[in-house]
Amino acid sequence: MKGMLSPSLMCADPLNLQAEIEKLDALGVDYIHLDFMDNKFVPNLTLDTNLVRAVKGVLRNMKRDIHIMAYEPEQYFDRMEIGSGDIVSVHYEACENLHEVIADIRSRGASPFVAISPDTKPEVILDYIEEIDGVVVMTVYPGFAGAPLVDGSFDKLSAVRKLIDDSGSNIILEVDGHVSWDYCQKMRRCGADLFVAGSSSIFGKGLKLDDSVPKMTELIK
Ligand code: S6P
Ligand code: MG
Repeated sequence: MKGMLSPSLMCADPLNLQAEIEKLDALGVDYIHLDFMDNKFVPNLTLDTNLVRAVKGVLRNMKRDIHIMAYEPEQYFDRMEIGSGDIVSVHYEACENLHEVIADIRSRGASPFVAISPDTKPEVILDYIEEIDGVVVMTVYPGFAGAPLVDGSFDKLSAVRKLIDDSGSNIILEVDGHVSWDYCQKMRRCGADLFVAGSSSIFGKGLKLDDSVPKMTELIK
């Protein structure tokens, strides 16, 4: 699978979101990563459901990659208008009945992904692997941009890659957290397919998306 980019909107200029989204779309980016938080599962709030829904209206070719860091994520699906083309990631640690939540996402025509936080063992994905289209390995503790890479993240990515391959599945392996200029190629070698790019790469201080996006795309291809 080719390496794909998913720039994180919470790292974009908050006063120019539409222009930033349109720029990313025009640059041929595959996905726009939309972080939703409830201030309970993680100690922060970022994009709200109105914004996640509104983004849908300005996309031309990009698809939404919605990352829900919240308990009972299903309560937000209607307000986000999740549907065909969307990736919807829910956390293993946040769902009482993850099978039902996955089925709900699927029934709306979207692609269910399961996200695992740094302290969660890779093997937990095996119970869901037949029902999902991807796994998100969090390589920082979820909640904030600009967080440091958690020790052991490369080994964890390799372990998840192996579990996916050994199961004969071809689902997407997404990496989220400190996907930096320095680490992205190693993450690619560890088997990541989809890269969330934030403050440690394309949205770094002083960079222009016109320069940073093609550079990143080349590094992860
Ligand atoms: C973090 C969130 C992520 C961040 C991303 C930011 O809780 O899920 O998607 O937006 O990690 O990138 P960086 O390069 O600042 O870590
Ligand atoms: Mg995220």
